[in-house]
Amino acid sequence: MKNVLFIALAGLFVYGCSNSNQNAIPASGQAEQNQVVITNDMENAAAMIPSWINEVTVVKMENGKAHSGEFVSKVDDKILYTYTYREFFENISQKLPKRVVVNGWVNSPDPSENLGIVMDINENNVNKIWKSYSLTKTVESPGKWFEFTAYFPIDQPIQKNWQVKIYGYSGKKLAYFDDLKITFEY
Ligand SMILES: [Ca+2]
Repeated sequence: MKNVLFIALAGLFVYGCSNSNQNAIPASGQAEQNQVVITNDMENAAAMIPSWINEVTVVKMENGKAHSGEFVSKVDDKILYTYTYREFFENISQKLPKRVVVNGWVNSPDPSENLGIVMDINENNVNKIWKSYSLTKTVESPGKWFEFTAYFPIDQPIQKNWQVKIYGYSGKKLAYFDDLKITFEY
């Protein structure tokens, strides 16, 4: 009787594994297709990369080294918003994203309470969704590069002809951003 039970349990175990594997393969494949990833290392802003604005903020790193190459995006008391990704959803994908993930590197000699990364969604420049992810605690010591990953779930309906903007800001205090990676998840 014990043997029969063991075989029956083993059978269930094998069935359970193969079943979960069958589910896992298409699910992970789909996840990879359901992303649009946009990266910018700030090294080619002078070429006026489509979908990016505020090139004026891109400068050669002044204090120490850039995170990559020579160039970073700088904000201070005169220029409040970094090099900005700006695009209509319909130009990014035919689908509408469920979440936007922004990864990058930040450096500030005097981290502001307002230091952060923003996702701003608008319709004809009328704001619809505005979310901010604070980077104040990310910069653990002044003048060094720190990595961040900000998750922005899109938890209300959006339209294809609405526009998304992604940018960093620092409340008029000096900060540098480099190597942005924006992932639209569908
Ligand atoms: Ca760079």
